Amino acid sequence: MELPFPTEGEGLLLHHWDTDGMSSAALLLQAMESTEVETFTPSIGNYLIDEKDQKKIRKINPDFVIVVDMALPKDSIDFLKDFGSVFIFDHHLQDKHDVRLHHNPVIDGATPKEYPSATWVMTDYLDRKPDLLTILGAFGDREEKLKDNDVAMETVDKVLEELDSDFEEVLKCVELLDSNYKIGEREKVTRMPRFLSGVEKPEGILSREDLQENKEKLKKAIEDEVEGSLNEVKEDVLHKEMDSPYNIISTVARRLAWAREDKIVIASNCNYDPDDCQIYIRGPIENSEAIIQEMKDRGYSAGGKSDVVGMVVPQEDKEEVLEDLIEML
Ligand SMILES: [Mn+2]
Repeated sequence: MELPFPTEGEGLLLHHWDTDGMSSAALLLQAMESTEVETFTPSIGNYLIDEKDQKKIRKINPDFVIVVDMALPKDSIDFLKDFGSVFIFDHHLQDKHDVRLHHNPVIDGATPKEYPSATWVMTDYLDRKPDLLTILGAFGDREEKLKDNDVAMETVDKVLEELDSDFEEVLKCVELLDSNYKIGEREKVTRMPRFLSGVEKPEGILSREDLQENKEKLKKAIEDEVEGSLNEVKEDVLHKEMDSPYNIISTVARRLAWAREDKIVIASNCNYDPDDCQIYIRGPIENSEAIIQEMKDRGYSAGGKSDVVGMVVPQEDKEEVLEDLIEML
């Protein structure tokens, strides 16, 4: 098919750091064989382009930019537009951006059920037969919940049969691929789309020893955190002070909260990033929207859903934020 991208010059392919983002980028790389493309992921955990990343992108100085599987805010998009045409492919609910192409069936009225991942959007857009990369993205974003999506599962089952694979095996691939960002290996994340664009079968991913090593390290780190001490800071509210160099706070908070259904768990970790602390809340939160808004009003990166809130705050603000959060819960 005819691609809308310039055929001259170098493109920047900015993708999310998770399995869906890396696999979507891989699908694009396969389709853009003859174009020069540099893959890039923002600083892990940052759903925007901060000053450090702006510097890096200025250095690359691309002629056009493709964004996949990331709902960037307007000022980040405006920054990218200064280099040339911007193309966005995504499946997250977001505002429509004024760019050369913003292809997102979900904001155009399709349901998340029809497009469970950015790889689904890409496969459809490129008019390709669904393959391992297509289903990898959906497995990454939905995990076990993908089984509840009967529409997507029809395609998934067909691809699994062709691959002579099964649900568990593809989930294992996702675990290995996502180990890169959890360990914090950003360089490896940006190299992964190139690697994935040459992978046809799960074995290609499962056989990577470096990823298996990541997985073991993470497993041990998560267990250590989950088994360590937990403080009751208020009735039904528990605080977990973590000390991990890895991006495992969401997994740790989820494990702790799921084991104590009626409690709210706040986890904090100031060891993953040199300047910032990650804070994560899991459990029956009644006012998650108000909390997210308050933290955004304070200028922090914050997001979440009804039962989960995540944010990143400067280390010097951590104690105050924790105190305020405990009061708000
Ligand atoms: Mn996605």
